[in-house]
Amino acid sequence: MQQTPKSLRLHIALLGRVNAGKSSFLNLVTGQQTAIVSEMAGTTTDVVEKAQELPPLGPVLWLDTAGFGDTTDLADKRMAKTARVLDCADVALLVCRGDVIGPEEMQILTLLQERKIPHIKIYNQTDKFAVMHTDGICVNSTDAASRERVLNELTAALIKICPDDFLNEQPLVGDLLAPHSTAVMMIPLDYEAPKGRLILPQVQAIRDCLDHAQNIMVVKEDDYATVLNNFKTPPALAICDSQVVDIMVAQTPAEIKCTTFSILMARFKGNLQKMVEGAAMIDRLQDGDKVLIAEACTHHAAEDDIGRVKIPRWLKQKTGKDLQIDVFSGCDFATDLAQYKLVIQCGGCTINRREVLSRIQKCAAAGVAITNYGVCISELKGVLMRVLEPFGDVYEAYLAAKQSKN
Ligand SMILES: Nc1nc2c(ncn2[C@@H]2O[C@H](COP(=O)(O)OP(=O)(O)O)[C@@H](O)[C@H]2O)c(=O)[nH]1
Ligand code: SF4
Ligand SMILES: [Mg+2]
Repeated sequence: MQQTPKSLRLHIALLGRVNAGKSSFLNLVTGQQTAIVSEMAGTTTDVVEKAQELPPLGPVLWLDTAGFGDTTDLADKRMAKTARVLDCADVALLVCRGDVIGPEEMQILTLLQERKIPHIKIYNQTDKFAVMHTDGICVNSTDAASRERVLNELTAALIKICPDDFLNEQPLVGDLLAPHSTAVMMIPLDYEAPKGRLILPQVQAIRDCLDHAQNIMVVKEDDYATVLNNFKTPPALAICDSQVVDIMVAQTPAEIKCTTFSILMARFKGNLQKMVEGAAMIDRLQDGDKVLIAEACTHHAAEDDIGRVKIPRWLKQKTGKDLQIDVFSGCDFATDLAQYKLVIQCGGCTINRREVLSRIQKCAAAGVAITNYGVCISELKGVLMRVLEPFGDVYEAYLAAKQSKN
C-alpha cells in the first residue's frame, strides 16, 4: 500500500517528564512496541517517529520525545531535539504521571502556549496514582485491553483541538479553476527527474484536479505550444515546473492564466504572500548583503544544484551585486538569522506545513525577509507577476511590496 508522505500527516508530539510513560502510551495506541520503554530515565534519546492511520482523523505521525527533567550527561542534546519537535508539531499530548502538574509540566505548558500548539493532557499511570482532574484522558498505558477505549477518547479529543487548516485543508489547485474545465501541466523530464515516476507536487496537483472534477492534460515542454493550439476551448490554467517557467510564460497567450507547481506548493504548505513579499526584496539587495539558502534536508547535491549553484548564480546576475551567500542544510534552522537580508527556503518536500510556518515566524521575529526557491526563480526570471495572476490577493500584495520598496 502506498503510504501518505510524512509531510502531509498530522504531527502529534508526545511531551512530558522522564518516565511519565510517553513511550508506553505510544506503544498502547499504536498497538506495537514502537518505542523502547524503561524505568531508566532518558531511555528515549532521538525523537522516535511512527506513522499511523487514526480514523476518522486520518494519517498521523507520532513524535515521541526525550523527557523533561532528564539529569543525565546527554540531557542538553536531548532537549535540543525535543525543542525541534515543537517547530513541526500540529498538536501535542502532555503525558503526566497521574495528574501531577509540577515544574516540568508547567515548562511544557508554557512552551506550548508560546507556540500556540493545542494540546491534550494524558493522565497516565492511573493504576498507581489517583486522578482528581477531569480535563484530560485517564490512561493506564500498561493495560493493552484498554486500547480501544483510549483510542476512541483520544481521536474525539484530537478532532476538537486539531487546527482548522489541517481539517479544512487549502486545496492545492482545485479552487483556481471551475469544475469540468481543464488544466495543462508542463512537466520536463530532465536528468534530475526521478526514474519511472512523477514527483509529489505533480502527483498531488493531478489528484487535486480530479478531486475537483477538473480535467488534466500533461505534456512535455516541446509539445506545449502545439497542444495549446489544438484546444477548441482554451484551458483554464497552465502549470509548469519552475525551471521552465520562462518557456511556459513565453508560449502562453495572455488570456490563459498560468503558474508553477512550486507556487502552488508555497500556498498549500506555508504562506505564499510572505514568500512573495520576500521575493520583492531581491531588488533591494546591496553589495555585501548576506543571503541564506536554507535547505530543509541534507540531500545529495547535484552538480548543477538548484539551491547551491543555479539560484546563487542567477541572483548575482540579476542584482549585479557582490552578495555573500551561505547555505544551511538540515532540520535545524540557522540560529543567527538577523545577519541575513534574505532567506531563500527550499521547497521543503520533507517537512510539514507547520514547520514551514515556524520558519516564516522565526524570520519575522528576526526581521528578515523570506522567500522560497520556486517564487524566487520566477522573480529572477522576471515572470513572477505573470504567474501570480491566478492568486488575486497575493498578486496585489506583490505589486504593493514592489512599489513600496522601489
Ligand atoms: N504501572 C504503570 N506503569 C507505567 C505506565 N506507563 C508507563 N509505565 C512504566 O513507567 C516506566 C517508564 O515508562 P516509559 O514509557 O519509558 O516513560 P517515558 O520516559 O515517558 O517514555 C516503564 O517502566 C513503564 O513500564 C502506567 O500507565 N502504569
Ligand atoms: S526541496 Fe528541501 S526538503 Fe526537499 S529534497 Fe530539496 S532540500 Fe530536501
Ligand atoms: Mg520514552
